[in-house]
Amino acid sequence: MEKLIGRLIQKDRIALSKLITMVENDSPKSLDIMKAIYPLTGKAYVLGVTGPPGAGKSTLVDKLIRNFRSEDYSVGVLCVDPSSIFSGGAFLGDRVRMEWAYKDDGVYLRSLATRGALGGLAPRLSEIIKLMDAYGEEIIIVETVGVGQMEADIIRYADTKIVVSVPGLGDQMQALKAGILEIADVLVVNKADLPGARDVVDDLQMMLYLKKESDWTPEIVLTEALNDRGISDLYEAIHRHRTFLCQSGLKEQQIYLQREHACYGAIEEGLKNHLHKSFLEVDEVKAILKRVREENLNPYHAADEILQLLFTNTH
Ligand SMILES: Nc1nc2c(ncn2[C@@H]2O[C@H](COP(=O)(O)OP(=O)(O)OP(=O)(O)O)[C@@H](O)[C@H]2O)c(=O)[nH]1
Ligand SMILES: [Mg+2]
Repeated sequence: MEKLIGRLIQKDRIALSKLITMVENDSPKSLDIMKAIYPLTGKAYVLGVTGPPGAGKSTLVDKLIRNFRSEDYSVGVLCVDPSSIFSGGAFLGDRVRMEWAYKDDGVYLRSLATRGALGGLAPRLSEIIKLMDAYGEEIIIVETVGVGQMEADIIRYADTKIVVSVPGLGDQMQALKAGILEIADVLVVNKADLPGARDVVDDLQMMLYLKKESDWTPEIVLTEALNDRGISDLYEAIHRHRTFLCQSGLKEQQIYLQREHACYGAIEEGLKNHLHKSFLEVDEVKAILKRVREENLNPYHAADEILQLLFTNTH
């Protein structure tokens, strides 16, 4: 592990990929990896891009990467694909589309599957972002499909959150709007070449009108990702939001929260590990569990008893 981290610092991509896989798979070394790389983090700017399937997110991301690269930023892209455990198809499509990016040393692309057999858990995104940050990516873009709670959770880690909508969403638009209110900093209406794009803008504008007053009003940007139109407007909107975050002090607050969050997460992990160990080691716990299994001792009462035992043991 030390060797891999040494190589990560030397900007070795294979080391980055290996460390991401270890953290993604909840390797027992994850916490040690995080301890070691933490001092190298805190420099990257994170963009989150979410929206319904097929909205053109990857096409937009592709164009954004080109803009960032033209200014010489190094860019890391994480594609969170809840369906990739089943098909992986979307990412393969992106691979073909973004072939140029695979050949560019300044771009690192990676897809992440959601954890859990049925894809129920968000990936270890904050840790993986930190790894890319430690590696030296200046811009990290996270693409995730959908507009549900999990997607909101996923792009919670982003500094600037971009929600993409398109004309013709019908009922999905309502769900999208509910999600948007919570998270969007920039609203993109993509596929502006299709009929109905203006209606979507009006709809979003109305929604923002009803939104409660806040320091930042999400900007609405019309794009045609496919035809490379509106991308510079989007690029500028992102920069304006970034400037706002820094100048308003919100960026600093986000950093404070993320630090605390990382600590909570590590405590939770530590407690879980500790519990598992205790389960195997403490005879009284084993005895209670045996009664739960074989004598149908009320498992909820038993849990109380076990917790009491474990915590009195640790003090
Ligand atoms: N007409 C039109 N089509 C577009 C535009 N942008 C993207 N598309 C097309 O929309 C389709 C989906 O684009 P993607 O970029 O893969 O969309 P996505 O949101 O990343 O899709 P998933 O990751 O599968 O959810 C592709 O066929 C694109 O060529 C646009 O501005 N106008
Ligand atoms: Mg995509």
